[in-house]
Amino acid sequence: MEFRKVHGLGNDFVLVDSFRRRQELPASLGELAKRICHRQLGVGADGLVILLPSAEADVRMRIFNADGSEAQMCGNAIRCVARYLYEQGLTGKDVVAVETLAGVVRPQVILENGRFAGVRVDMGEPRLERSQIPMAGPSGWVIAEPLLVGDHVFNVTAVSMGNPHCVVFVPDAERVALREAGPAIEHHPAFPQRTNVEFVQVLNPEEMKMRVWERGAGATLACGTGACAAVVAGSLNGLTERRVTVHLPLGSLFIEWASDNHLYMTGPAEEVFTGTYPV
Ligand code: ZDP
Repeated sequence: MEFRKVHGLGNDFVLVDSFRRRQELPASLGELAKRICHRQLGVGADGLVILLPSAEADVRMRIFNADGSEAQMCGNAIRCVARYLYEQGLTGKDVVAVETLAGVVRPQVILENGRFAGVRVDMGEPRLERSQIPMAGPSGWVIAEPLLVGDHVFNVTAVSMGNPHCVVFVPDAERVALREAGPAIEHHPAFPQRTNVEFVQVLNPEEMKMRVWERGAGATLACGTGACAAVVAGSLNGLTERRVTVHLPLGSLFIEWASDNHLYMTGPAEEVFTGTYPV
């Protein structure tokens, strides 16, 4: 099986194109994800992305976390997919329609002087109703709500970008006990499908610093859907504007919650190497 190793700000993926030419894929893509994403025994990645033909869009994208679970949507990977499709001339369009489990998402390649300069993605509308996250409890939105996690109470804001996010505002993102609090919230019974967890330090109304613990992947260097969720939460809590630069360890994403209620995410995408993997 041919693959490409790609990343968005260090959030890295094994990308398998079974769209241009059908590739032999094993029956369980979740099992493949666990093997190929393993940092020591596989290629090593936060997730596996499979491109397939689509009946309703230009291409279909499936994303599996390193633990084998399938996610509905992913921001960093879809930028990598857009760059790949553009550079391979596979769609001849600069705005591509990508079918995902969270609906059709539309990335647009950005060129500067004819050269690839990034990708801007219409990530769709945030879903805020508790049952849409999903999160247990009475109907309504979850904004700065106390959540008891072990013997500590976190004030959480829950946002779905097709996948679940639990946003926690903190005074210093560097000092968060990410590897303790992250999994404790990911697996909290309030989240029946688990959740991604964003720890966010607001620097000013137009800038925030984020650290992320991802459902099914653990601590990652960046999360695109998470950055969108963090900006929605920042605005709903009156802490930020709707156009925010989200700073991550290896760079930043620009997020805009526009008047059409859609989130627009702009950021980089890189390809590192290609290879083959026995299936
Ligand atoms: O929802 C989930 O299970 C996520 N871990 C999926 C991956 C999200 C991603 N990191 C992103 O950038 O949105 C790819």
